[in-house]
Amino acid sequence: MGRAMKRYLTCIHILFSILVLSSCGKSPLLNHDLAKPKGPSEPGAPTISNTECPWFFKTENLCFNLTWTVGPSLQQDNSFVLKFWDKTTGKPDIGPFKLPAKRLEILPWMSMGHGSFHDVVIQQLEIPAIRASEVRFIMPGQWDIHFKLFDGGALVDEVLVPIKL
Ligand SMILES: [Cu+2]
Repeated sequence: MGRAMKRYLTCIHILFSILVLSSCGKSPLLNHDLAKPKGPSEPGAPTISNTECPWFFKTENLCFNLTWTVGPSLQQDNSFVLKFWDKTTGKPDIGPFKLPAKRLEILPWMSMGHGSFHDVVIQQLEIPAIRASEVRFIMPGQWDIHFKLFDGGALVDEVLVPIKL
């Protein structure tokens, strides 16, 4: 499919979503389960996550967990904190915590092929940890938060954290 066609379809898709969202005040799409979004570890979720190493960058032998500090929900700026530890020598909650050696990018992406048209803000905390803020989900449905590690310009590792809104 050509780029123009893709862009056209994305526009149609978003227009349709806006219509669905605005046409009925009590839309089931909006009201259902928004207060308690489904986490990745729920039964039936496509990705396996465990408490010892919820998410894993294999190129750095690095586990990480994700704790929402705002949200997640639609139509607001959500944020979360990431803590990383070595899979062999570290433990969740105890650490020692460290940061990925490579450059991290965070991209919320919808299953049907578009993002949020807004960059996630990444901030390094002293713990050490990373705070991601201005995380936006512009419509209900299945999203993946892509965590990408770059070595120079090359993508070398990627973890997808699914989230349904
Ligand atoms: Cu969409």
